[in-house]
Amino acid sequence: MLNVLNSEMPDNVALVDGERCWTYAEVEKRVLHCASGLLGGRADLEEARIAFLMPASVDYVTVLHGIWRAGGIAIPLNVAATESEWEHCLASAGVTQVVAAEPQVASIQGLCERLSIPLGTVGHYWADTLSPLPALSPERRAMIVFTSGTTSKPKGAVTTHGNIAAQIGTLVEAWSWEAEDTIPLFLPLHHVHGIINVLSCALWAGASVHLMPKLDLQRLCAQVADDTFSVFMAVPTIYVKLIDHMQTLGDDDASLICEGFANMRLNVSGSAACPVSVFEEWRHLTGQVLLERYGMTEIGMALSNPYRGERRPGYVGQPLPDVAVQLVDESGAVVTDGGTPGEIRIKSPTVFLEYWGNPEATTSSFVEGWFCTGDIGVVEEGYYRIMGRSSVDIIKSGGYKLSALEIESKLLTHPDIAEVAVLGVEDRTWGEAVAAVVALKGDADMTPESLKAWCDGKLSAYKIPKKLIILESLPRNAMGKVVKPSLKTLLE
Ligand code: MLC
Ligand code: AMP
Repeated sequence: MLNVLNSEMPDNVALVDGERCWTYAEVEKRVLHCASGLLGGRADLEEARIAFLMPASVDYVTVLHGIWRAGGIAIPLNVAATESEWEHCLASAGVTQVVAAEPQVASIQGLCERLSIPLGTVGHYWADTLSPLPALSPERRAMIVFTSGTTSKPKGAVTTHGNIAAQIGTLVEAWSWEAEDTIPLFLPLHHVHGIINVLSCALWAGASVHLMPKLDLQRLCAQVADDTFSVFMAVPTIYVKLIDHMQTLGDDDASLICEGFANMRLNVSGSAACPVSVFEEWRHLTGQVLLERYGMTEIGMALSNPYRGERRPGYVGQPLPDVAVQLVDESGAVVTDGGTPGEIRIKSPTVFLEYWGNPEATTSSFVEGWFCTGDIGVVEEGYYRIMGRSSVDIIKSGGYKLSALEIESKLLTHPDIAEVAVLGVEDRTWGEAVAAVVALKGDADMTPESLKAWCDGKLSAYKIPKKLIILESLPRNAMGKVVKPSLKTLLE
């Protein structure tokens, strides 16, 4: 059975949630009560899908681990999503129970009633008497994380207990996690960066996690200046925001924060390409040489610059322990020489099991047991460099992977939009910003503000186009497909 919670350091602080510290022994006790409550007299949840809607908190950790220990499949929901986005997750995964934090109950209650899914808070799933917990083999399904891709709707990537243990184990080893570590967690907890790299690695190692329901630069920087943390993990956008934030401060305040970062043992960047300029600015400001790594929901982390050794700007390093990597060129041949680009393919115990309820998508994403990432890479002097993606329909904005097709299909329901193409354009803060090129019906009018107002509540805020261009009609090729690359030039 997977037990991600370290059991050797019962008195260490596992979680800091607001003013309250929770030791490993206290968290373990909560998890056991929650697992027993979820079981409700049953011996095993038998992979029932249980979704939960909670910001970073001791309750989030309690429910995640409670579901795991009781033999269910945990489905963390995005606290900032819209009702229709939650509906897709609940319906497509066949969710049988939803657990929500008290403040989130009202926002999802109507949906749960409509779908006839029981909804409760942690208190509802709390047993006073502990039950025996099922023995779980590593092959058992443990979690579904919804991820956008080249299809319109996000797909549920299923990882097993064994996958999760492998994803954690490889990072704990590669980055030398220790029980003495302390890390802030401000990343969203419906993606692997926050769930695996930060929360689970720390809890596995016996380290302390400071839970923050959202990124609050001022509060975070005050704690950094106080030398609270030894490890820091973020997406490139957050490093850009920190650099900008420090420029608004006086020299004394900024240098205390920079010293706080300088005193840490590790600063990691990932989930999107870290521009060389950001790497260099961070080194200049803090003296920290960012460790950039590459991963994906379906595979956990695959490539990483070394913890000890040269960290090369613009590169994502080498395969992590137990991860096999192939580059495959357009003809389908495995690239054997350095310098030739190819699609990155991965074989590893960290690679997910399947897309939930979508065997076609699962089958087509593997070739001879290798998972096809859709990312194009090249090896130069022993270091991998990510060159881009094979699909223009995937956008990475602030570390979130967005499907252009999903945003297009929503925008096409706008009464004034006749044609639409959504694409990512280079942006200093977001890496890529979502842009929409539209052709309007009749003499309709539209501004970025009016489009944003219409999208509110229909799309998560970070999917809403930040740029808008209106054309008479969209350029199409002989097949009738919009020629997106030619639109990019209009937006730059
Ligand atoms: C917020 N906004 C974004 C955005 N995040 N816009 C585009 N892209 C994003 N990612 C917009 C909001 O809609 C809002 O717009 C405004 O910014 C302020 O919102 P906010 O919530 O206050 O922003 P902030 O807290 O600063 O959020 C930025 C962020 C967040 C970088 C902290 O986006 C984030 O946590 N990103 C990380 C995502 C992540 O963890 N990805 C990992 C996936 S796993 P307006 O107009 O309403 O003001 C993976 C595998 C791997 O990729 O390798 O790790
Ligand atoms: P997600 O599906 O949200 O897990 O996002 C995974 C994708 O993020 C990968 O397929 C890459 O395209 C991208 N990604 C993650 N890390 C990096 C990185 N260091 N450099 C470039 N792209 C990255």
